[in-house]
Amino acid sequence: MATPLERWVDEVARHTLPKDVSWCDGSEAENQRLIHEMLASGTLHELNQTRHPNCHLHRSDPSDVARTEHLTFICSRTQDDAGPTNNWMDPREAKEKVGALFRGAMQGRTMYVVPYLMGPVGSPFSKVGVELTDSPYVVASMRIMTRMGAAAMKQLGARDDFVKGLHSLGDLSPERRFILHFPEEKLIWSVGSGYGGNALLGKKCFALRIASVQAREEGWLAEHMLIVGVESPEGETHYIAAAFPSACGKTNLAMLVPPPSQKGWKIWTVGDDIAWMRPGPDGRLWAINPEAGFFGVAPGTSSKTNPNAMATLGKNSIFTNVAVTEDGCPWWEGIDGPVPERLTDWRGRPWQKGSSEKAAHPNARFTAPAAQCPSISPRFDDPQGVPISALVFGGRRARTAPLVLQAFDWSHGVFVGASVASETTAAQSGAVGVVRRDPMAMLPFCGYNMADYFGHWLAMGKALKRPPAIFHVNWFRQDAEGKFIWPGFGENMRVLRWIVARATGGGAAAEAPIGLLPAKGAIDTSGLTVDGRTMEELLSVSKDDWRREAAGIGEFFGKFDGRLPAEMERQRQGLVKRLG
Ligand code: OXD
Ligand code: MN
Repeated sequence: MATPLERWVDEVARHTLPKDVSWCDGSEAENQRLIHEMLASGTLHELNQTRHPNCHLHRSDPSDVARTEHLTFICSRTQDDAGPTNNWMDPREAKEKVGALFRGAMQGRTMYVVPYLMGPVGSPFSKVGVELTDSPYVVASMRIMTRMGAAAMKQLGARDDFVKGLHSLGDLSPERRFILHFPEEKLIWSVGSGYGGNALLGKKCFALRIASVQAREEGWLAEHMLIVGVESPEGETHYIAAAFPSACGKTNLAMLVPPPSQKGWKIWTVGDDIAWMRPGPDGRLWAINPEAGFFGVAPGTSSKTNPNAMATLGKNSIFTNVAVTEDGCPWWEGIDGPVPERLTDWRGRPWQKGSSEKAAHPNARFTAPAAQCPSISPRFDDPQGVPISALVFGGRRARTAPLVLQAFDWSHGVFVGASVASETTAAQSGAVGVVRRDPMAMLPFCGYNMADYFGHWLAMGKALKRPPAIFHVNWFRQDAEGKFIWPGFGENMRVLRWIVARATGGGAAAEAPIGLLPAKGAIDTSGLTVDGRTMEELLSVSKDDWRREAAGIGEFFGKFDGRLPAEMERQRQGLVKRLG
């Protein structure tokens, strides 16, 4: 008797017509065979194997270089279930329209069956996904990003509780590119893209969009959060999970190296992008990182900004759309050392120093095994996960948001998370300083109506006897001249220390209308050039700015009509009242 998986593979093969079907076991031999085939076909290019052992370069189609949110849909039965922040397509229409694009789409190609586990092997919180794909680059990337192959098959057995993901490169045309999620069926369909979050279906599609729906059904949280352990000089470790919109330094924070002034403090990396968190029998919130690798943005990464990332990506990594030096090493803007005179750019064209074009694509990526990270937590593979003491939200705000604040309680914390916003920077086209709401940094990743998502967060607080404390940080405060006034990077350790102190019953705080702020002197500034006045500015709260903020939040909440939990508007009114 065929298993549910075998039946599905058969059905898809009859529709997509691949030349053959290859079941992946995740072994090293299989990986090397795929790499050799990709080198021969030009899908991969060899890099300097002495300096970067087992590292390879992939150049994507120039029209396929990032996640495409406008082509990403939630295909729930009703549009209301997807909510006003998601694109929605009727599931029947989606099956018809995009099913036609899959018809015969794999002709002449191999269809790979990629079973993968999201979460540590043997964890009761891990979940199985299977991706059917005609891209060997996706297979090799999934092998880095997940526990792929035999371990997943073992966990699955003959059961049918796995998330189905069907992926085809199609013809790579943006006109025929769709990333569809069927939350009721726990099914993903992606066609027309070979890139990152569009094609590595375990990441954003499963571990956030589909998992957020499963989490609501099953009573847990699937979040766009990094997880770190903060170890004190006394050897006590507390875990923090933190959500930030893109371009806020999430990977850097996940791998933070404390500066010499923070002697004895250590940061342990559990995850850099996604956290699955559930209430434990002890009433605390426990988190696993469902991923096994990092899919990090390369430009800007250097030994200065993120030495742990640089060490992680030194071997066994795939680079996508980076430039290459004359001696075959990956290169990007912001990497260590002087800019070389000549490079090959991300499209494979000759590039000369001084060119007006970037050599690496701004969204060039490294795909690297998490286990290679020097700061990887000894509990990275712990089947039980780690207990979370503090949840942190953050955004990029030139003004308004102080360096750090603590929410009064869980419900206020949910309101703080729902109000997360980030400002556009000068690096982006369009107006600078435009505030974009990105609740819990989940705007592009929540698989259902965000009003219900806020309701689920509120309910989770009730399910936790010992809920984590909730905080908001802003590393990006500027002075009147537009200069950043907080040094950021490793110095953020000082803020994490206050957060851990507060979460564990210590640390001094003063009450403000927007939350609890560090009391004067509660954040260690020894050895910093940040003086008392700057610290005051970093923690200042302008009532006018916050009245505008409350109005902006109200406008955002207005999108949800009658579906928003009353508690959210009650929290907003509370803020308005405290502002006077
Ligand atoms: C990512 C993202 O790639 O959030 O992690 O876009
Ligand atoms: Mn992310």
